[in-house]
Amino acid sequence: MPKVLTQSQIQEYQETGFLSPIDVMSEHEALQYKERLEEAEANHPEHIHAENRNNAHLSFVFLDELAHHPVVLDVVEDLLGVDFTLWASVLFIKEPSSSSYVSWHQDATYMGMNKNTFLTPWIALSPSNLETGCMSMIPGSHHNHIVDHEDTFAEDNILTRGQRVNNVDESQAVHLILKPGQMSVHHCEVVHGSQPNKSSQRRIGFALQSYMQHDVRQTIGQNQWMHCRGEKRRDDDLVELRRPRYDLDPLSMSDREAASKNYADILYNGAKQRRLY
Ligand SMILES: O=C(O)CCC(=O)C(=O)O
Repeated sequence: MPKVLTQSQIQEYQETGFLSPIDVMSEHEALQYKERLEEAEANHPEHIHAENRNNAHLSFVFLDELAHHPVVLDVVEDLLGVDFTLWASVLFIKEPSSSSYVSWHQDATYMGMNKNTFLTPWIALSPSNLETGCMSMIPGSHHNHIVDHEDTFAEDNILTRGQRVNNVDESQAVHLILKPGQMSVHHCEVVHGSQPNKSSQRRIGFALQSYMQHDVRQTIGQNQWMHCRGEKRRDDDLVELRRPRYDLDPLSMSDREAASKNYADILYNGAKQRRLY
């Protein structure tokens, strides 16, 4: 019996590779999270900025709260089952009137996992729409598994390698319009991307990338996870990521440093260049 999703939503996710919008919290609460983010950016810029955007949930309690938000975890449980962990997180922020974009890609391409069954909730802390540069998805594209990607390293492309799937039929794209406090969920093999932010406000998305079942394992890099729900993983080589007890907790910060290095080593494995994020 699913906890929060209906059977037809679960079927929709299986067929299209995404689900959106899902209400996580009120707009007012999302605004409070946005304020906490902007306070963290102002007070601790070295720990949270465009080039240090990965795994900030290991440094800041408000992001850890989002990663363990009961609605987020209930949705994940309905789609993955009771036992799962979180691999990493990314803050995807597009500044007002900026040229940053995300090319068509599939998340699993460079994540070095043995199995592509995982998914990413993306929580909007500001409006995400056609003007601010919301994510767009190609429905059903996850059924094709991983297709060829070209690494472009294009300057305004905020993906690590600027990786791009060519020849996407953009007329099929579904735009995921989210109010602050709503989220989408996407499958790791669905083709998706996003356009620049043409508005006068920031577009802030917090991607929990990704929640995974226990049989998903790293094939390159270290086997590092944060426990979220159900039975704990018991892999012999597991490095468990600890939750911050307070902002900038030295224990979880040291885990963040190791996890972010591991994450970059995996994502840039075999790449011709390496960027700072
Ligand atoms: O935030 C965006 O525009 C893209 C994010 C993305 O590609 C992802 O979460 O997988």
